[in-house]
Amino acid sequence: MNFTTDFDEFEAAHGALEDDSNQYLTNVDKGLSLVADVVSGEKVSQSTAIDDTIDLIFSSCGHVKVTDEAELSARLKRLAERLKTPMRYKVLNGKTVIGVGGTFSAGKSSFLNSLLDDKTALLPVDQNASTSVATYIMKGRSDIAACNIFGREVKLNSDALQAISHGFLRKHGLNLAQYLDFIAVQSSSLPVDGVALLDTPGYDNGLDLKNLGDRARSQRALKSVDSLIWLHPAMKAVEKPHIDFIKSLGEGLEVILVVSKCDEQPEIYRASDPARSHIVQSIRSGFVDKGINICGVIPYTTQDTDWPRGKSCKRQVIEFLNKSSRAKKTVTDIKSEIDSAIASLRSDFYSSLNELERQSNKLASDFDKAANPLDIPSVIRLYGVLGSQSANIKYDREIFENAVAKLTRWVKERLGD
Ligand SMILES: Nc1nc2c(ncn2[C@@H]2O[C@H](COP(=O)(O)OP(=O)(O)OP(=O)(O)O)[C@@H](O)[C@H]2O)c(=O)[nH]1
Ligand SMILES: [Mg+2]
Repeated sequence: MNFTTDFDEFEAAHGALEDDSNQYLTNVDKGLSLVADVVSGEKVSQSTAIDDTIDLIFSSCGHVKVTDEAELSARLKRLAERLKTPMRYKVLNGKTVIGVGGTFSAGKSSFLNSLLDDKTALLPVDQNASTSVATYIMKGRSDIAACNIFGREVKLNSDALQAISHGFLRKHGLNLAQYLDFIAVQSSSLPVDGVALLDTPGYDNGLDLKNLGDRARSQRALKSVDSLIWLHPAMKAVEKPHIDFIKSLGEGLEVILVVSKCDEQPEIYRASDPARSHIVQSIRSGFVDKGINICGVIPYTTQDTDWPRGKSCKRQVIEFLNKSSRAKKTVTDIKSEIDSAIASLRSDFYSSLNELERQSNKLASDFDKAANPLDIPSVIRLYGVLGSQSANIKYDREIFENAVAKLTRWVKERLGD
């Protein structure tokens, strides 16, 4: 892998990043010791195959009419995602996970920093591409830990958190993000309990850099969230790639639209009711008309979180987070949600089989009653078709039950239950 090439492409596209006070960025030895810390350790978990098992469960339902199949499959994968890495389910246990997504530089990290009671910026922010690792923020006693790609927990300090950004690539020519799965930050200054807010890299930060893979990183992290806060800058139009990206995260995902950087758009900033202003409404329609499930719109600026007067954008977000925290999931909830998704699929199998049986019985009685001997061959043919359909479903059910047993075993192993 050629770091220099990535670095040159990156710099050409985004210009120089600067942070003269961070020891991990200014001092090469310190930078390298951070890399050494981050990559150390044995492999803890390996769970990639579980998505294949979930796919097998759904493909075995090919002859069965499944209610809300796409939604159910996305939900199962979302739940399994939580259990994939021991550290992930440890930190997310009992939390509603709310993703924060959007284009590069939409203001995602600044938005999250602005929600904190303390004015010290926690997450790295830059006018150039900044966030490089999916980062959960939640209320708790100050603690920062990263989970590396081997599933191992690595403790970090706040300077290291700031340094693990695309700025590290700029300074040292090495993409640290490739060794990290996610970072978990506990901060006492987050004003809401019971939620984990997930900061993600801008999925479209200008270049398809093989070693950065920000799109895949964002997508993977956001596929496991319970709902999504989507940041859309007030000055930008809604485009097809935004819609496609949100849709790729799973059917029916609830989205809160935060129109960011409203201070840069006078028509919104000076409106008496910014949420009803023409621009905000047309941004909203841009998403709703293309089938995105927008369940709230909040015009926002990090420059003045008390704006608009009497309706503070920050307070509106906190109210939404408080409401969401009531839907928090414990590990037991996750297990029972997985069980209920499986139960719903199993019941679809049984109703399909029952329906075929009912039709076969009716045909058998029609056969007995057939007044016209010419009808008999077609009744026999139909009986045969129903019989082979039922045999197919019974065969699929074997595959289904085997895959379900594998998933159930995997969930049990994860939860130690
Ligand atoms: N005027 C104005 N600038 C903002 C606002 N929010 C963020 N910015 C600026 O926008 C730039 C990008 O902010 P970030 O928070 O790093 O954006 P991001 O979406 O996290 O960016 P990536 O992590 O690179 O995808 C920075 O220069 C911020 O200072 C806002 O409400 N108003
Ligand atoms: Mg960011």
